Amino acid sequence: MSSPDTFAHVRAESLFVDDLPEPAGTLHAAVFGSPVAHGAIRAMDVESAAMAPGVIAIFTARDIPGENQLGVIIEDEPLLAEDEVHYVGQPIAVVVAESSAQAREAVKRIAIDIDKRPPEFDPRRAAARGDLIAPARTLSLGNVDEAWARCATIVAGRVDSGGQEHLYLETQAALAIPEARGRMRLYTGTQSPSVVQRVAARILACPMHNIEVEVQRLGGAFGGKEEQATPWAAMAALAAQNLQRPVKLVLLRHEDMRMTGKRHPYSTDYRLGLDGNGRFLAFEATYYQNSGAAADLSPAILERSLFHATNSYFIPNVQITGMCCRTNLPPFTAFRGFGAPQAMFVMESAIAAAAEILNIPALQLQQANLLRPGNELPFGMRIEGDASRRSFETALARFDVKARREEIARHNETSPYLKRGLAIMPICFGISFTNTTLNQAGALVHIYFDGSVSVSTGAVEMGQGVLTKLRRIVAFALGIAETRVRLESTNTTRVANISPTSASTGTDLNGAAAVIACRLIMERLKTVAAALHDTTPERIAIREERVWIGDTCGPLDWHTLVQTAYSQRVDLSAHAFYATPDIHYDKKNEKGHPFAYHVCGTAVVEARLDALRGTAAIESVQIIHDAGRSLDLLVDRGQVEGAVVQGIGWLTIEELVHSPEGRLLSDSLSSYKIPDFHFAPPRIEVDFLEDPSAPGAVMQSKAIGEPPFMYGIGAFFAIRAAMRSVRDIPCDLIRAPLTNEQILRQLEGLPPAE
Ligand code: LUZ
Ligand code: MOS
Repeated sequence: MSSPDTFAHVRAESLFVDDLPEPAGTLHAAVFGSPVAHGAIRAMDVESAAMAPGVIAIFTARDIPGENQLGVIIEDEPLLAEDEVHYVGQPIAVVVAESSAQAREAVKRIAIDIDKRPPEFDPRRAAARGDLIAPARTLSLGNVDEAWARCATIVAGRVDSGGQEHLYLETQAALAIPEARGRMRLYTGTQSPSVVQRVAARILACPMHNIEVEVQRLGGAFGGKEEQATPWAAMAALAAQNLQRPVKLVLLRHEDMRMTGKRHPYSTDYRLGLDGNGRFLAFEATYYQNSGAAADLSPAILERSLFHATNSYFIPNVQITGMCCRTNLPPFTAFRGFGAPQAMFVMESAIAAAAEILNIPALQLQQANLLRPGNELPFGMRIEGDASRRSFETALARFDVKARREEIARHNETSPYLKRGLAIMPICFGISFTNTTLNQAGALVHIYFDGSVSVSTGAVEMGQGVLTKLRRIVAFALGIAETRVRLESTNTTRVANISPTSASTGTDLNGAAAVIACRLIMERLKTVAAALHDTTPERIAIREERVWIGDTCGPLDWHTLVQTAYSQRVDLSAHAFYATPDIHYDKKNEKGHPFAYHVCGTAVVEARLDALRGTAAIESVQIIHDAGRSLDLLVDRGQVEGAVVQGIGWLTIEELVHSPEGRLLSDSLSSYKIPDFHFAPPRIEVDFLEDPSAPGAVMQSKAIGEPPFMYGIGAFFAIRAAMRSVRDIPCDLIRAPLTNEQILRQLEGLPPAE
């Protein structure tokens, strides 16, 4: 069953923020951003802008009644710059006019005088100067110093990965509507309604109950609206509050690309030691995360990198250090995978380097070191289940890896320019917010007296199908048809203190809360039914919209039962709360059990390379993925396919290009390549692991959003394998994205260019 949104989407009937009917008198805002990457503001002249046609008002930091502060993890980011600017595009002023075109015209008339300071764009140089956003963190297991002496082989090198633009279809947008008695209603496209509510209240100096955040659906997010939908909503609220008129702020695509943060680029030094049998003995890494100009979510993202440093492998001796390095770029932010892809790319690069040096297939090293039940990870958590190994073995067998490797080797020997390459990519991704506090959710369920059901949770629908899954969960919990269940918009007045819909936890957390709410109502309904049938509530069940007494289907249907309960003055509404049990983390000792479970799987990726032109394409991706007991196979398949394509895009074609002054040059779809429908591999095969490993989440399902992104890493190594059939490629510096230009350079014997 597809979601109600599916039909509305294909008929272009779904409304996004910019499509909402505008209340009479709505004004439009545009943002003036810093023209330079670093400097002190000497003076700003807004007079000419204020005189421009249609302009109503211009707001700067001075107009903020509350705290000029966006930061949630660290309070280091003003909504509007005051004395200093730290990246090109940093918001300084908000212009409000009768139309958005007039507002944008006026923005061009703002003149600013900035005393420029030297900008820093390189995370390693920032770290060398000690410019870190938070103290460095180190995780360790065993004793690396002692282990190195026992290693038969040690490989070391540097691995760089680039940023990634989210390119959600709907750009950042907000509509703020002032209402009576100080209330402000905010329509916005955010993954984090309560963060918007909290920050807007802080900016406006009002209690949170004055701010109502309403989210119907997002046109994609991918992490880009976990933290960075907030400023635009806060700016619209600031203007609306001041003018007491509705204000809408919708970014144009190039504004969105220039002003908002992206996936963090990382630069990493590593060392991997192996014994004579190819067993990993020791791993050391130092991650330099390019965090941009403010903290945003960077410390949490770095933490997830550290938790995924060893991917699907057991390494008994590990020492890894990560640093959030401050640079003069827009604050980098959450993006599907949240730091794990960057770290897992390093691990796979280290394995590739070791395999290349030992002249053995990488899959041999991967296979020899896969996680087994009971293995300890560097942060103290032990692995349950054997999905890593089972998915790996199943993939090798089902996708005929041995025979294909031989066939590819034969092909490459006889084909001078058209080469093929194969890579295996296992993944193991921890599910739960690494910040334990965030692993909570509320749900509000109403049953109306006609038997129809209304469900509100904190989950935000962004195309991932969370409402489809929640509807199924609720229908199952109540024993009724899905058509009776309506999932409401996400609204901070119905569910409070909402955690972001992110970390792949939307269904796990909100689904669990919804189940508890349904159970509360079910207990009451069973008591009513039991009295009617002269039995005990324990013997009553509701299935297929009928009341069952033991194994007998009774005369009562759902509708009658609900009406009877209502007439007996029984509460047909429930609010419930869920907090993931048994998770904890001790940051001082860097040990704990931060994840409810891991999601594992294995991909087999095949690439084709035209060595003359330097062009590569991914022919096929074949996957064995542990989705638990899927709540919706179609939704899960869609998530896997989309994630894989997005992951391949990150490592092969998506390239952020900045001018030497720190201005984003790749700010449109003509200069930034994204993986579109035509780019997608012609063959993506997704098989779900039979007999999924426990534990799972709601109804033994598993989180699906992020883990499959990292299958895309296999594309890099499949192309690299094809390149290596042309010539040796040095492994001391491995750099993504592997664009056509980089392929050609390396086939010419040059190192990858910065
Ligand atoms: N957001 C967050 C996330 O705040 N904490 C996390 O651990 C996380 N993981 C993945 C994606 N978003
Ligand atoms: Mo996210 S990267 O908002 O799950």
